[in-house]
Amino acid sequence: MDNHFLWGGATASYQCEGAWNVDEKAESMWDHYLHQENLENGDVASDHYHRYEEDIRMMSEGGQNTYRFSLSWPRIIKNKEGEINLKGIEFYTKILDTCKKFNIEPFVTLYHWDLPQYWEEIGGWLNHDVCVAFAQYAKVCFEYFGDKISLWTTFNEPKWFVVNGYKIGNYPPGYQDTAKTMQAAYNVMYANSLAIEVFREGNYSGEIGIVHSYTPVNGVDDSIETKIAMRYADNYCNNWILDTAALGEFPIDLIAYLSKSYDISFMKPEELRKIKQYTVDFIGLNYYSRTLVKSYTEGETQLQFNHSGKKGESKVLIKNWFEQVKDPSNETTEWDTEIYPKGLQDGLVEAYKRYKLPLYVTENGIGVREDVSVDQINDEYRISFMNDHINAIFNAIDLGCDVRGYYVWSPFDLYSWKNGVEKRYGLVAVDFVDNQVRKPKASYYWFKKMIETNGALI
Ligand code: BGP
Repeated sequence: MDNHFLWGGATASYQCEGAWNVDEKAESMWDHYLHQENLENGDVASDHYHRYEEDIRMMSEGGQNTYRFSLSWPRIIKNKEGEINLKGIEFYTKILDTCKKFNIEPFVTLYHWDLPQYWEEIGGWLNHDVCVAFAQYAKVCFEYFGDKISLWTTFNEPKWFVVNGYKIGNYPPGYQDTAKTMQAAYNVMYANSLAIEVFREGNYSGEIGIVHSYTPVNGVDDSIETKIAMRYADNYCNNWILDTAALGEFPIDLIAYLSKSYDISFMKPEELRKIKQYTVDFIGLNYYSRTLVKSYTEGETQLQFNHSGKKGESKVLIKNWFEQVKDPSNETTEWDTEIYPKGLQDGLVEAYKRYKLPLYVTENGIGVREDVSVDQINDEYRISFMNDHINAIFNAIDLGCDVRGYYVWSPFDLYSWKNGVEKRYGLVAVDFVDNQVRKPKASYYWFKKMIETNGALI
């Protein structure tokens, strides 16, 4: 492990900042949706807006040398006319200066799902104009923060927010519509290329990538039918983002298939040329688990998501494509996430072979219910989870992969989308009842030791 390896944690603006209507921040799509549905929200969350200094200091004291966080578009841009909120600029400048003070390398995401509501009101990701607006917002960020940031990413997990927002309907804007899903997916990937164009043409220093919710695909057997199902699953889960961002092309077989049933004339040749031209410098992979599939036999499409934390509620079946199955020999979390570290090793090897770009593991962690009232939270399950996944990264590096960093999700407890604050991922506990007080868990100290010993602890 070389000395430049980045060890740290990742957060997202909506999930940690709170201060949802403070200092002229505009409303985000998530503010609006959760208020309207009367669901647990991130109005206060971890109150990182006021406690960022303490959080970043704790990262540094915990041996971490990097922090991945996102900028909130509605905190920075006040309206669709593009008016800049200087108080938002000031807030992120303070975060970046604090990172510098504590020798923490910032790794910055431009979009982690909190679309300004003023854009959602005029169609959000279905409105093609949002692509240019995203690139203009990106330019504002490059201009104001460019000298303080050398690792940028455009989007966090296009697959996740597009599929959940437009096909499953459990995230805002809550559609269940395949045609809209394709349109939003295309606009996001086009916006990605426009932001990269601005970055390249502006000669900003540093590198720019994208972050993907990576679920490497395995099959239940070696049959031809399973192999076909695996290809469908890989296109659905991974390729439409990674091939497009890294190679500049949507998977041909996926487009050919969809074009038989849907109008895809929104994919304009001149825009596809731009997508081909402006590809990423590196890839961030968020790894929580893999996708194990068998071939499709029967039934309508079912995409059920577990937000209750009661095992057995999730289901993924796509008609004519594939069905996701569970491997009973592996443990799952209460939210049905299979614990499968080997998938990270295999996935890194596969991604490096296919894209030949530097890789970062930009999220990895375990979400559980925890009693944080005790003096010392002994989260040995988290230590074991991180140990096994970091070991998988070491194995991938030994096999020749260029992996440059590891970010645990999350450095401190956050609000979890639609699951609320009871699903905890943090190395540091946040007391959501008592004033957002911080308390390091055993995993915080373990991570520190692991970094200090350069992985010898694994
Ligand atoms: C990723 C997101 C994060 C985070 C994490 C855990 O998909 O990028 O924002 O939330 O998953 O997911 P959850 O909070 O749903 O358990």
